[in-house]
Amino acid sequence: MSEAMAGRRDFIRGAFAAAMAGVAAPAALARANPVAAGGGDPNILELPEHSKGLGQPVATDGYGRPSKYESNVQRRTSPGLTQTTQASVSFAPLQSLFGIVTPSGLHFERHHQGWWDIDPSKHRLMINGSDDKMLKKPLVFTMDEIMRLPSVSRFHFIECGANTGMEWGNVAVPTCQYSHGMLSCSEFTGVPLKILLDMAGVDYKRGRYVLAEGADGSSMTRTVPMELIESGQVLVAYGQNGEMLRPEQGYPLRLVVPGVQGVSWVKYLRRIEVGDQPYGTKDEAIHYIDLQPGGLHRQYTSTQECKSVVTTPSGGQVLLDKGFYQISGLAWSGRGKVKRVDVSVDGGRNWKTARLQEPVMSKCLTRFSLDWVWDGKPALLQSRATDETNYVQPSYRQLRAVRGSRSIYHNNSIQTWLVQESGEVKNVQLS
Ligand SMILES: Nc1nc2c(c(=O)[nH]1)N[C@H]1C(S)=C(S)[C@@H](COP(=O)(O)O)O[C@H]1N2
Ligand SMILES: [Mo]
Repeated sequence: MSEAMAGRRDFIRGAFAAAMAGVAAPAALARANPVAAGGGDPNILELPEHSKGLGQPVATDGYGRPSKYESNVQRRTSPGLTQTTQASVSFAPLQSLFGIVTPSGLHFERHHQGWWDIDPSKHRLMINGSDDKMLKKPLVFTMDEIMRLPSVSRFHFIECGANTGMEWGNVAVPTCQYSHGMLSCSEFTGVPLKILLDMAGVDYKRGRYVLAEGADGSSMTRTVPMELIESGQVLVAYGQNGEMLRPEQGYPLRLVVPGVQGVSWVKYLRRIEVGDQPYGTKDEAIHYIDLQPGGLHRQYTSTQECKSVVTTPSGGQVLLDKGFYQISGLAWSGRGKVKRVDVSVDGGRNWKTARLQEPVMSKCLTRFSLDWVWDGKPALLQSRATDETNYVQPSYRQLRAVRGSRSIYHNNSIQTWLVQESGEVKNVQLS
């Protein structure tokens, strides 16, 4: 063996040892050791095949895919949750994601009647009034016409109003994918709806609401108040994370209603009607409303209140050893920016303020983190977010006092993960 080679091997062995001697690697994720040498003499590290041979050619299928070692990172459905696979939901794997953007292929899905891949050359968006004085000129846009108009790109979260709904009944689903995964965040590109309404000559004194309608079989319809549209925030979007929307997300056109529950983000958007009062359609009269303790319903609660969740360590993960971990999670508010996140490792007795990772954007996910040394004893991890309006995320006790215990929607309570002595992390509910 030449001197140079021996030196190189020592270097690799040294680097390997240094890497392993550092703080417990992201052991919470219980990943396979990616650098392990093959069998034989443990003191001799063979150069792996990928350091010696020729790699794969470029662009095998023209559209890149994740590593095969990441094949367990998937959207997942909850067996038994819905009776059909069309009127159903798949959850985003929040525990496996970094930063704030949800990769488009992992965006949660909620369809009331299945998804479609609609031909954009045939798709139309109509703008009309509820009577013939509501706007000057009804319009029908092709996709080409919409995509010529001035566009904006903005990062926003979308959360289904039913996210965390199962936890009302203390079901305690195993992972944060199932407890909080009806949540995703993308950079959306589109035209402010206000521009289209201006082109149609809307009478904004009378036209105080719009009805948005989808082109799928569910005829999804939702009322959106005009103030939101006048603020320029509501987009008629065709872009998601730099490319066209995915079919599951409403290709070729969807409404983006920042801060408002997912159901209002009408997919396959085909029509906007301007009217002078809320429409009270089936999707808003009986769905996505809140049961109150006395049996009454609270309607039109569409803004997603401030909420957060620790995604690592979280339910289903395993801490392999005592020592250093970074507690990390997501916080968001439908009312604006997240101002602060506090984290507790003792079930809410003591709190420490977490770091917020830049950028912190309005009506967008914010990544937070806190350094933690696990002493090997049981720990109760919680996060509590505060938004720029000073609204503080409630405990289950506080939320149930106003909403009872049989609600379905809009559960923004503080989540608790129990780290057991074995290192296994479990979903528990503290009142
Ligand atoms: N046309 C149409 N739009 C729709 C729906 C639908 O079934 N059809 N589902 C709504 C609901 S309830 C939610 S939570 C979001 C989900 O969006 P996503 O599938 O892109 O995550 O879309 C909303 N828009
Ligand atoms: Mo939803």
